[in-house]
Amino acid sequence: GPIGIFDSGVGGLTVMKDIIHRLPSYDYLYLGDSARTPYGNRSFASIYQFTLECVRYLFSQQCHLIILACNTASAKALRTIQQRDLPKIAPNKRVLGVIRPTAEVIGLHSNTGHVGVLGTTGTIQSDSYEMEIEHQFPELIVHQQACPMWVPLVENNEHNGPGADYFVEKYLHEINQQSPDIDTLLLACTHYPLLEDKIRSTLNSNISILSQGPIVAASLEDYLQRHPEIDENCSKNGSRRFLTTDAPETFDQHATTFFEEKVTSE
Ligand code: DGN
Repeated sequence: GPIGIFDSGVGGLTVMKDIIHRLPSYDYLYLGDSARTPYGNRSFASIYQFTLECVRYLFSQQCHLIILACNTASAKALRTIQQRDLPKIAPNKRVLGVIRPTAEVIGLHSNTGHVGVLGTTGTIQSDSYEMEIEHQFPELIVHQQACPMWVPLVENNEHNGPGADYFVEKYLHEINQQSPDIDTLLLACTHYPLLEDKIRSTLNSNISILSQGPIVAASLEDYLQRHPEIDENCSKNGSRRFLTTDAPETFDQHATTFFEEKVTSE
C-alpha cells in the first residue's frame, strides 16, 4: 500500500513535498485532520485520540508505514501509539515521527554547543525535543521557544506581509535572550519553513536555520533501506492522494501554499 503521511491539517504538505522529491517512486496517501486543526494548544488526551483515529484510518487504507509529519502529534501521541497501540492493532506496521530524525542531526550543525528549537506551544511544553536532542548529543544545550502566532500568520496567508515582521522579531528576540551563543535554530513545526526568508533576514548570517522536510526525507530513505520487510509492503506506482476531514475546497485552496503544486483532495 501507499506510505501514509498524517498531519493536523495542511502543514504536513511541506514535509510530504520534500519526501516525494527524494523518494518519487512510492505511492503516498496524505491525511490532514483539517476539521480539528490546529493541534498546537490541545491537551495530550485530545491529540493522542485524534492522531490514533487517523492512524487507524490510514491502516485501513492499506498503509504499512505512516509518517506523523506533524510535530505536535509526534511530540504528544507517537510514543504511546508505538508502545501501547501498535502491538495490539498492527504489530507488523510502523508509525514514525519527525522529532527523532531531526534530533539525530542537529548537533552536527553546531559549533557553540547551543541550539534553539522553535515550535508550537504543545511541542515546546512536551520537552520532546530537549529530551531527544540531549539523548543524541549529551553535550548540547537546548533552548526552546514557543511561537504560537506563527501558525495563524501562515494559515491566513500573512507570512510575507508586514504583520509577520513583529511576531518573527518577537520570538527570535526571546530565544536570543535565553542565550546569545545559539548558532543553530530548528524550525520544529510544519508551517515555519514558509517564514524562513523573514527569519533569515532577521538573524545574524552566521546562524544556521534547519528545516525538517529534507532531514525527514533522508531519514525515511535510510529507514526503508534498513527495513526491507517494511519497504516491500510499500507500493511504488508514483501515485499521490490527499484526504481531508473537512471541506476539500478549503483544503485545496490552502494546500498550494504548502505543497507548491495544485492539490485535489477528497
Ligand atoms: N502541524 C503542526 C506542527 O507541526 O506542530 C502545526 C499546526 C498545528 O496543528 N498547530
